Amino acid sequence: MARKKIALVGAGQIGGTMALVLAQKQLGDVVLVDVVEGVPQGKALDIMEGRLPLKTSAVLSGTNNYNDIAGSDVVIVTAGVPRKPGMTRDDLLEVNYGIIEKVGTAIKNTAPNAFVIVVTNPLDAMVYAMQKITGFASAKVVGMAGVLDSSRLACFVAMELGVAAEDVQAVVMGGHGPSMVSLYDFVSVGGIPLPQLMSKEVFDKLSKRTADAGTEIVNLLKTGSAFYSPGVSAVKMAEAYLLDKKSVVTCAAQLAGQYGVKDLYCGVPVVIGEKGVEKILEVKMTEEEKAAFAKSVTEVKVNADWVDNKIKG
Ligand code: TXD
Repeated sequence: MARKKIALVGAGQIGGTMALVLAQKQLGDVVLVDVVEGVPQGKALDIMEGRLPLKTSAVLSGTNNYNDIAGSDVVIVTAGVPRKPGMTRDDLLEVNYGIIEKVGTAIKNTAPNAFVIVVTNPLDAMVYAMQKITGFASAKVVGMAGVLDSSRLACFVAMELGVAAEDVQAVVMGGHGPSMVSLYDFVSVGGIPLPQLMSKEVFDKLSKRTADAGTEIVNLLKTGSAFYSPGVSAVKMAEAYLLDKKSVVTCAAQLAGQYGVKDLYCGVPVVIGEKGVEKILEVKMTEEEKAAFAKSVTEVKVNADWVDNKIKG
């Protein structure tokens, strides 16, 4: 069986984290691509030299040439600029759109069969732009945010209850911004619905912390944004595709009428397998959650309209 090829466009903090985790999991050979000379090459060589203790035979390489992503099975895009303290994700729109335009064109020309996972912020607008620029089927172009936001909520619930984070399931929907929606009834703790274990008041505090979790890390790091948890979250999505796992995850997917939304990318629960997004799951929300989701969609639309105008020129 031929080895799978995974291209990581952007060899910064998240790119480097993903390269290490992908090598460890032996999901395929990894190509790191970046505009900065030496960094993708250096990170690839550094991980290559650790393969003995890592017990992996994955092959990693680094390049400054987009042509080297040719024929990739999966392309994960983190290329762009991260936030600094005081910045919102939307402050990155203009500069990161220019980068996605270049990267998207390269993917279209060299890796037409790839499953493309966009991580660059502002996430919902960047994945929307990526789909328009590549023209790929929407099932093959997704954005990573919901896996991370849900994992953050699960972490805070686990810390509050003093239980294992791996036993907590959570769903956070909507746009990847302050308006994201954490669903109380959907959290399960080892199969037990959260409302049986935690009051709505306490949950609302954790939900607020989840919506602000990216900013909390930005303020601590001061020089960039979160990268370990975003890295492992994107790898989870790649793994679901490469191993045809039919994983149920929340991610930014293009809606075709589900939740009353058309064309836009927004965080919803989906099934990911060998065909990419194989199903979008439509879940029942409370009236309050529906209203919050609708508000989040309105915010996502503002940036999507900006992208549309940019594409029209
Ligand atoms: O949940 C989520 N989706 C996110 C998204 C969670 C955390 C961070 N998120 C966003 O990911 C963040 O706001 C940024 O837009 C991206 C990447 O974050 P990272 O922390 O990895 O940023 P770095 O370390 O600055 O890395 C970005 C790299 C850097 O090495 C640049 O030189 C490179 O991108 N870059 C490019 N690579 C290839 N091609 C082009 N054109 C290019 N431009 C910059």
